[in-house]
Amino acid sequence: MRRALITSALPYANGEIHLGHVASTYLPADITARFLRMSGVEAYYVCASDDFGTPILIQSEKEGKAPADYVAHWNRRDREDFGRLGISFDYFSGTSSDANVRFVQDAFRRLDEAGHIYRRDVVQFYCAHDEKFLPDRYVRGTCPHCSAADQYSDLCEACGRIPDEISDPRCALCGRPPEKRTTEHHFFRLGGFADRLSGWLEGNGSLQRDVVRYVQNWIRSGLEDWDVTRDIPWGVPVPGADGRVFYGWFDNHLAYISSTLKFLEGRGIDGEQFWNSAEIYHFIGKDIIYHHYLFLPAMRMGLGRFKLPDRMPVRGHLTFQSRKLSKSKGWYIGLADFMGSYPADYLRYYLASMTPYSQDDLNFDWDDFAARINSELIGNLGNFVNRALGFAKSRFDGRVPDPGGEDPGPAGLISGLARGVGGLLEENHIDRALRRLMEFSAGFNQYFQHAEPWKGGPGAARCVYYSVNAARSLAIASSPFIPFSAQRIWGQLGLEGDASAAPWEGCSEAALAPGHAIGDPEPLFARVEAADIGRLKGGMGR
Ligand code: B3M
Ligand code: ZN
Repeated sequence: MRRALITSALPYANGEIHLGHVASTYLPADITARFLRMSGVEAYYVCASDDFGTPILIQSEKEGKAPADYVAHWNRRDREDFGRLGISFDYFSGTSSDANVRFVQDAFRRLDEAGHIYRRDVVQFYCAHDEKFLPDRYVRGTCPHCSAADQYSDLCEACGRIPDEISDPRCALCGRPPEKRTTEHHFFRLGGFADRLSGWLEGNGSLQRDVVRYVQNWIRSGLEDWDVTRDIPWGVPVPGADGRVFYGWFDNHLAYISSTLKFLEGRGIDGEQFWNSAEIYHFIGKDIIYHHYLFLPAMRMGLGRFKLPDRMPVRGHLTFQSRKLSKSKGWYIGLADFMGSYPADYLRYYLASMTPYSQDDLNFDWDDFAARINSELIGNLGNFVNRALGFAKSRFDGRVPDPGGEDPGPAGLISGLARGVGGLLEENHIDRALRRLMEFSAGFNQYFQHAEPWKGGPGAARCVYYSVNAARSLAIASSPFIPFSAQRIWGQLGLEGDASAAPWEGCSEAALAPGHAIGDPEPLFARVEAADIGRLKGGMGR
């Protein structure tokens, strides 16, 4: 039996999920997971909140909350938001869970014993007033590249560059200039994995070639060993190093594994065996390639235990109205806010329709959103389903009529659907798969138009027979993309249970036999109105 384990990049437990996250990772991974489950693959979709790191610690301190409470809040919020969007995680944990903490510490011991870790003194900023080491975000100063004042020492938000050494450094807590002190850190010998990483990148033909090419360039230009510890009180404690914790990027990707093991243990499945016999998918955005294509595989190689990824689809950023998202400028849309205005499936449809299998950036445009929902989702798919079912209801007493013979045209459309859409989904072409599905619907709209069943001629029964069956095919094949609407079509067809529980191949069968009683047809969607779009556009930015 085919098995698959799917993850998407872990959201920091530090603010709400926004549409950018959804487009690059959660939606493509969810569509894939849903499709694989329907295809009979034993597929699980696992995720967790990313709970550690200095930005989270600083923010929790600002809000006067214990970091554990702070991340628990966002973990809960994320689950709610994802649930409303129909993101079908089998398990959603957190990197601060006991299971992950134990797993990370164990992984560290094994890496250490195998000689992949060493200790070295590093010079760090230290605030004598706060009696703290000040890693990363704890130091602010002037960016040496663009001279912008009051920037983080590890990232200038004005120019986007990472300062080598910030000018005029200040403690982010008290504003005093810090001093420099020596402290011992642990390093992971990333450099020692260069050849193996390079071989793996070449050997895995399922990775995006352009991504592989520039990761190979990084390797060629030399990999630095990696400082994996921090002197802060929030993180996975480093065994045997008093008061020191792991850097968040050391532990977060290990949560892919620890969460999977924890979830499978609850189901009585041997997790390690499952992992090693499954196809491993990690969905990520393009800003975290370095971590996923170098740290992650190198650590797994060092552990020698958990299979390397088979696929790591990398996708681009989302812009809004062609401008870069910015939380501070109010130029972004929170997931919860969006779903206050429109159904989850509108968002899923729109984003899926433009999500390629590449790192190209996507642009969310309100007018384009309205046009696509109105003309494609409603004008094409919704309209077809409604016509087919409406006819069966009004002219054939709510039953599937007897076709009285085969028609190779519509029969061929139906029999080609599973492979047509499925083949593209297997290859991660989300946008093309959805387009293929919409072509099927458009094909049936045309067929219906030509057959003119309203004239009540001899072909009317055959047309309605095939059309109602095509509506069933649409319910099944659209289920990974727009699960809520698919389920409503399913109900209107008078079918029991869940559309998503139907086998994928079933979308290529005309399984509704003559005499089957359909349910009550109702319009599936409400139009997106120009006035509402105008208001939403006006509400962006501050
Ligand atoms: N928490 C989010 C990001 O950098 C980060 C991903 C971790 S995946 C192991 O986009
Ligand atoms: Zn200070």
